[in-house]
Amino acid sequence: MTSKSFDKESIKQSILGKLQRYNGKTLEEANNQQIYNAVASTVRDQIMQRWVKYRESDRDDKGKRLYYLSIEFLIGRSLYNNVLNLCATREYTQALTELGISWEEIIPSEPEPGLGNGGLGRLAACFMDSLATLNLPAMGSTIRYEYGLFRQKLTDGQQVELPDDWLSNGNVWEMPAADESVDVCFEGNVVTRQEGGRIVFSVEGGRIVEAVPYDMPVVGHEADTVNSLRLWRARSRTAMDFGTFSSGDYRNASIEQELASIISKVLYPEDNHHEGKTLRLCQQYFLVSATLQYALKDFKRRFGDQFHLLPEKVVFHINDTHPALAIPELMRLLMDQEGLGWDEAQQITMRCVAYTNHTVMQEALERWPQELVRRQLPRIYMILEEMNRRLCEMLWHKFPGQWERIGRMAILAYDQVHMANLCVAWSYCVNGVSRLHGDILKKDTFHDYALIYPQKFTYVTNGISHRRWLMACNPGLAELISGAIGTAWQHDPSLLEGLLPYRDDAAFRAEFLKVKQHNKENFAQWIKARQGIALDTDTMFDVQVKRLHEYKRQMLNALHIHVLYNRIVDDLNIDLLPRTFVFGAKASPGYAKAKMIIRYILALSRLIDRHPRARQLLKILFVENYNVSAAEMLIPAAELSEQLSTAGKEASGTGNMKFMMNGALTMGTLDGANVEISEQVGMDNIYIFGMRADKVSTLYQDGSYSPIGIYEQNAEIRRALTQMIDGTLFPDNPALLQSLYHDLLFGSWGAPADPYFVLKDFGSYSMAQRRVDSDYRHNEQWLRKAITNTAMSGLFSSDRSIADYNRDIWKLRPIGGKRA
Ligand code: 26Q
Repeated sequence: MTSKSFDKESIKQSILGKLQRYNGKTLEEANNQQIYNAVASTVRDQIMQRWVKYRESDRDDKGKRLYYLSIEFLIGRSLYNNVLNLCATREYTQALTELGISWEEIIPSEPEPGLGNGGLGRLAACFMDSLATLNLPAMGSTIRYEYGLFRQKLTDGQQVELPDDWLSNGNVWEMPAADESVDVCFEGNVVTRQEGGRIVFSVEGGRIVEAVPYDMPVVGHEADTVNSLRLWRARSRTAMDFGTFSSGDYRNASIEQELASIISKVLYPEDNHHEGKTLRLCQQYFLVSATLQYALKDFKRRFGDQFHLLPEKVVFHINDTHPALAIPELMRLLMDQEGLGWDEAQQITMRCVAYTNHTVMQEALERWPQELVRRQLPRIYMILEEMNRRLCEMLWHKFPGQWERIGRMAILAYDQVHMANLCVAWSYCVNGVSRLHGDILKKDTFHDYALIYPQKFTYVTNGISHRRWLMACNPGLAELISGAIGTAWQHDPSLLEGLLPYRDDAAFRAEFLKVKQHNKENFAQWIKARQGIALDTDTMFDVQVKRLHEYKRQMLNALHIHVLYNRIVDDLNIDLLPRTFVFGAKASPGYAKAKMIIRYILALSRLIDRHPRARQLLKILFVENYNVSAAEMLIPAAELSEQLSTAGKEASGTGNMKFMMNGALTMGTLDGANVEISEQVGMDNIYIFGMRADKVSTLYQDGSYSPIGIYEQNAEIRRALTQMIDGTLFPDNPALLQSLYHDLLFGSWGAPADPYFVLKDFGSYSMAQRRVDSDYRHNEQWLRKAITNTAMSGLFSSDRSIADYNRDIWKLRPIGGKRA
């Protein structure tokens, strides 16, 4: 552990000095943005020292390195987390206090890098935190999108998207490394020539885009390791090709520049949905080619051209199929650049790449038109063809005559490139992200492959950084825990179990409640300032925050609230627990149905607010622009966590873990990691409802489900659904939600009615909510359950996930021989 090079006084001096030098201001004259910059660059200076030192010691290290490739890294704000991981919160807090500054004043000045859509991107960020903390040598690699995920405004009862210009004030945490830039080639023609008896391939006339790395340090908690998150930015290599320009070919002279300028322009806002956009394919190849070129250069610096050592020294982890072109790209580099033959390149490549699957939903599985790949990446396409030829030849021996099966397993089939098949066939390991998901991959999604490579498949249950999602975002709870069981849980979160006996301690329960109450008030204040909405903090906070998707069933929650509303309207004496229902969700801009669900929720919210009795008992808050920072405010304040996905559809979920860790109880289906959460806490401390995954899958396959029967039998559902379209919600435009209504009852475009079984699971959900209602009134019982959830959440630390990955998949040696 590096000795601390900071004390309160030098921190203060540094902050004041920076304000003077950068802004020519005194503290009194400076605004929050300027103070933020001064504080952040003080922290950065300290990280830089360690970073330089770490990289120096790492440069000639002969150990294995991990490259974690992900098209998304949803890192959230860095300032407070970096201070926490430097173990300097006490010194910084004191210094700031003495300067008359609070964290709350400056933290919001840091723009949030929205370089991801949701779970997959956030998981990658938590993993970076744990890798550094466990002293494992790793580089995260992604694209430096100029615009992250859109900013969401709620206007006139619907979502409006605004650009997320997160770099407009610069990024304190990044360091450009222009000297490590590489060229990435698109299009062009493959040419062959003979060289010393072998055929050599190259591409001529392609478009070259320069990839410039920007590195962000990733500091481990109380660790010497400072890994890098590398963000690649696309730049045109030459401002203008003057040769082409002077020959009069103005259009072609600027084409290269055009492609370069848009590749790293914007993050695609699609989550669990695949659309075959050319630019997206270019982004994927850009990321992969830049990263692999760098990785091979680094390998050669360490080991020269002993490429047979590559699988011992390097592992490429591909986060879903988005970076799958890493596989043919590695083949290309080994053959075309390093001169290896196919067989040798294949043997090496197959031992260097591991793949995590994050979804079983058909519409999210990536398939690219062959023509598109051939045009954009001709040499890569050629390699894919040969890979496919060899694969199918092998499959033909295993499954003679079984054309259909071979078609399902092929990389190229029906004019498409099947990225998941590419990954499964060529990775040495394929993992799911929860136990249930891992089982579904083997039994279902990749069943054919599991028959021939059973040992390739495994699962690693996701996790979250307990540093960001407990210590940083819920300091009150962290302090209460440490007061009870000491601080060792911060290094080993499984020790949170030591809280279990404190369930019986009335004083501890009272303190636990006090922390929750404080967090609720804190959140209420924050939302009042942002959205002008007042919340009653004496009501239960019931929260569903995640991307908007039909399978996540925000609709089920909304429909239930709608039914409660009608019960209140009908029954003057109703005895109902007052609740604040919080939603937060971005809908992909092109996902019409998801946007309509937002309109439904917002309309319900207005309906309730207008009713004098309903508004005493119910309140719907839709948090605008839900992102990592909003989650950090909201999750510590939550009491009920809604995890309602149709069983079998949510690969894992990670929000569920964050809520649990912060003492919220889960209302959930037996899906993804909810299954493991329920095992951890026991059935008395969770609300499980709805069909199981196997039942869902049979019901879907035999096509026997019809929601009409439920509609006819259940008057409450019938009434709520009718009100969706009779003018109750939209007096000026009653038909607005017509398609939502219609799809639930009758289906559309050949899709079955209610494909995610909202009506089917409604009864069971409603019953479970009644149990919540009654349990919450028994205050002390509820607190016992809440404490149990925090106590049993240690398993879901990403430190455990990373230790699992390392033990089963990567086999990296911790630097300095510590931890992991
Ligand atoms: C693919 C092709 C083209 C355009 C977009 C995409 C795309 C982008 C993002 C496909 C999927 C995603 C994101 C998926 C995701 O976040 N999945 C979630 O991953 C979490 C971490 O493992 C799980 O906990 C969630 O269950 C899973 O839904």
